Amino acid sequence: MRKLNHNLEKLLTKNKTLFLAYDQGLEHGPTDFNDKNVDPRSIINIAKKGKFNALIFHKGIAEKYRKEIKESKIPLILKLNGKTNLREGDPISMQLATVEEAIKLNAIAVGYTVYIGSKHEPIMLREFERIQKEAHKNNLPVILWIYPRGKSIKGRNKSKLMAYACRVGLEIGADIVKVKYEGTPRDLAWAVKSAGKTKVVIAGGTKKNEKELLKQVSEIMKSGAIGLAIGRNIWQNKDPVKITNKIRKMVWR
Ligand code: FBP
Repeated sequence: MRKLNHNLEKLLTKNKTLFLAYDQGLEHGPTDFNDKNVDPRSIINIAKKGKFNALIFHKGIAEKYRKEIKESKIPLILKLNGKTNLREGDPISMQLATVEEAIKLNAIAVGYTVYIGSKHEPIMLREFERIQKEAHKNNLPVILWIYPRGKSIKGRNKSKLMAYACRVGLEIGADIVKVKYEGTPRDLAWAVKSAGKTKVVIAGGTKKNEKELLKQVSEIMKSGAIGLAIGRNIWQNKDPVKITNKIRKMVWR
């Protein structure tokens, strides 16, 4: 446990954090990218210049750009499951890489997505259970992307689902949960409280204008969340390092 906590601390700076997410190529296809950010090297560069606490990649990029990641000295979080957005119906995201591979790739933590509410939820919860156990055995922290999705959650209160997602993260042993911000700052503060000792980071979502983004960051940081795991709002910005610096100031104010 001590070693696990030590590794968890390596992901944080003064108990706060900023992760740069770049798993969208699998989740959405290259449609999120332009000529520049389609190249994983440009993302590694942003992570380095923006002093991100960690980079999030799937196995393929982690393997092919291993040298560049190593040179950047930015810690790697390996995303272990994923899916395309091409299939219809309730989502399921299955394991595509192992904890053993994460260790070989020098990852500092692993990530896994569970879609609560999906009819396939039990399969993902079961798979998460195995991965969490194996990761902790190897002192690797586990970050849980936890998104309510599927037919059964249609019409349900999104901020209540956000709090439910945070609580599920605590119950199933995630070290950090990554959720989408829904509702008011008060709703988010309740969600963070519901996560107990499991830390909370917030996803960035689709690109917003700067004013809206910074307002959200300010609310996120007041809620007790430890930071953001953000992608498109950074690397789709025309000046990714400048926007990162503005966000950094709010995270570590
Ligand atoms: P963004 O900051 O770009 O939203 O990234 C956060 C993230 O969780 C990614 O890690 C992931 O690829 C994506 O959002 C999934 O979003 P969705 O399931 O809504 O398509």
